[in-house]
Amino acid sequence: MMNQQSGIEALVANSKDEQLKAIGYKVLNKERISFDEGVLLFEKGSLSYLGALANCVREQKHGNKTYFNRNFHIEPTNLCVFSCKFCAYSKLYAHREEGWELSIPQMLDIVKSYDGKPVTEVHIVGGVHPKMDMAFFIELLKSIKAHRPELHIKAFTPVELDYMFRKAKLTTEEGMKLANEAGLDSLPGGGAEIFHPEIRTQICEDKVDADGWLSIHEAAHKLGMHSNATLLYGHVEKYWHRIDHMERLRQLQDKTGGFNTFIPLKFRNKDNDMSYVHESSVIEDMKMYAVSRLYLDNFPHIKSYWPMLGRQNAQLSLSFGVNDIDGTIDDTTKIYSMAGSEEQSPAMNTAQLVTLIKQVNRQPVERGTLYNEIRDYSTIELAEIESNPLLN
Ligand code: V47
Ligand code: SF4
Repeated sequence: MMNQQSGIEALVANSKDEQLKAIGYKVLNKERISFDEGVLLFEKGSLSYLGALANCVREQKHGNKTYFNRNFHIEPTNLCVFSCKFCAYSKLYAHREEGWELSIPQMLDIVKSYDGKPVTEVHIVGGVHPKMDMAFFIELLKSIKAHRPELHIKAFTPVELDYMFRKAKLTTEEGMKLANEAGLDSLPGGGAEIFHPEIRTQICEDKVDADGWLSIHEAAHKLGMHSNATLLYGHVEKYWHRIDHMERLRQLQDKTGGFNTFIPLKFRNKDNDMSYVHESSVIEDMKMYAVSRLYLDNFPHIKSYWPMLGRQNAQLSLSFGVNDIDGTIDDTTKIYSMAGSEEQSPAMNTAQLVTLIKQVNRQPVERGTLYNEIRDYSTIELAEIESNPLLN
């Protein structure tokens, strides 16, 4: 019987397209693929070819391990000074009666509602509120840490940070140091969208640009913090814009090594100013994951975010290069349900996440935000998980 490696070698050797064959050999030899080769993979690679290559790289790096975490979100506000065309979630401050603004005690109450529950991470992002400034968020970080010091705080995109640093007249380095000292542990990947100005000016022209986004992550990495990166795909961008975006991330990662995870985010088209744009097909989604895994050879993890993609497609993505499906969420985020995701109240308990992963013969491993392994669930029976409140 053919083993997996010789199977993929045969697939590459039998490729009818000489360019795809050459790229396939590069991947098998662990050589970096170029910009043009990345574009070509999107344009000419079949789903099965891309999937087989991406899965091969995924299994070399992680075997069957598939990570998830136990987390919840806090969205301080959906009022926002910016007007990204894809956003179904934000309201202008002038219409603040249609939105929400949480006070620090209200956000602390959300944290306290998890007392005694084995969550390890809080993910905090929201709109850019003109009155929620650096001092407000420093106080929020400090009060969460005072209440639950071991809870990892992954918070704020460069869109929020850039605005608060500028208002406080702080340099990026000064602002990041203050936030880190107050309790900010790592940065989530949001706000990246598409870096190239040709697209950025069409979909989110007034918020931080690519250089600003990258320099904030670089400053975090220099302080020893880790971060994630996203790409919003499947709208008006071309394949080369996606590769351009990944190229910029790959270059920064070569420099700092601070990124943990890349998360392609599928554009959802409900109730926003881009509702006329069709959403991508599942085939395009899986190609996006596979090419991300192949292009971003220096990113350890590729995540599919199930509240946005839907749980079945997130499960499918585990065969296309993905090795992480985010976490329990506990119905604490509205960004995707408001933009039309089928997950209208995103929440999964550990038993459900583990089942999803086991159904495709992968090994479920609970992780902390920084990929410290907390528990391997591959040999724990479902009934035991369901009956033990510390596991579920
Ligand atoms: O930057 C907004 C996206 C992002 C839509 O780091 C939309 O672990 C699709 O970055 N269709 C914020 N996407 C969320 C984010 C994130 C999510 C999960 C995990 C992590 C992580 C980061 O949400 C925004 C934007 O790209 N978004 N509207 C929409 N209509
Ligand atoms: Fe504001 Fe973020 Fe929505 Fe853009 S995506 S309008 S920055 S909340």
